[in-house]
Amino acid sequence: MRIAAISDIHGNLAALDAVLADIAARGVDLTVNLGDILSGPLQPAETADRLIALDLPTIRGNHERQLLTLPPGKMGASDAFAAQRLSDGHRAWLAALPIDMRIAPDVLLCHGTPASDLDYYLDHVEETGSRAATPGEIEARSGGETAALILCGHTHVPRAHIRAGGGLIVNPGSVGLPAYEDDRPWPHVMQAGSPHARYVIAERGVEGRWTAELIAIDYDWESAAQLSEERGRPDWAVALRTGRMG
Ligand SMILES: [Mn+2]
Repeated sequence: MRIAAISDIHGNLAALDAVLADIAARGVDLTVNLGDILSGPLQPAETADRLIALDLPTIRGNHERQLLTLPPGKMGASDAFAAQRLSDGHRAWLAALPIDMRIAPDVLLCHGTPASDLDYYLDHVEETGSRAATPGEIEARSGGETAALILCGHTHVPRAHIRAGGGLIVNPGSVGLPAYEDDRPWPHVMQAGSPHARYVIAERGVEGRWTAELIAIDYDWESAAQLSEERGRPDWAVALRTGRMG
């Protein structure tokens, strides 16, 4: 079984289309979407239209929850931009998305961790910034979940981790936004380090062990950066052009 996992598209339709074309060329049995789908200054409505038509197994991220539940005055700029452009049909699609999903008995999809759409799974934030999480931190966040393959997103940094029992946890990184900064629980930067669109292909090999190919592909990030500048988001433009926050 070959599964492509895409996550954190954030309304970047050009990056999404490049990733979907790459997946089609490589061939998989199933493509799944791990959430944070539309928020940002690019093309939220067009991205929703594309994905609704594809009908992929999809879970919601924290940004879908925020889009649907926060009053406009409490939203960040990325959620507010998307919220203004979504139709009732788009909102109904988001509202029906589950928090997590088991696509096979031993394959779990979650946005952050099995218990949270906001906590980081394979990364850790402390007062001095972000770093890779330790195996102990990862186990504490797993909450007893024993799926052989756990696909998570949210941090925009691609990582794969093998648990002591042999299970694989993979974060594909972000399709549409390779870097951002946040202040929860401490100010920190998350950055993939290059502007490529990212996703993962996980494959169950001999003896049932899952492997992961973390993939980074070219797309027209300059046009996406210019669009974000036109819409008053120079922070996005830097992230899209470089995969860094400056
Ligand atoms: Mn995200």
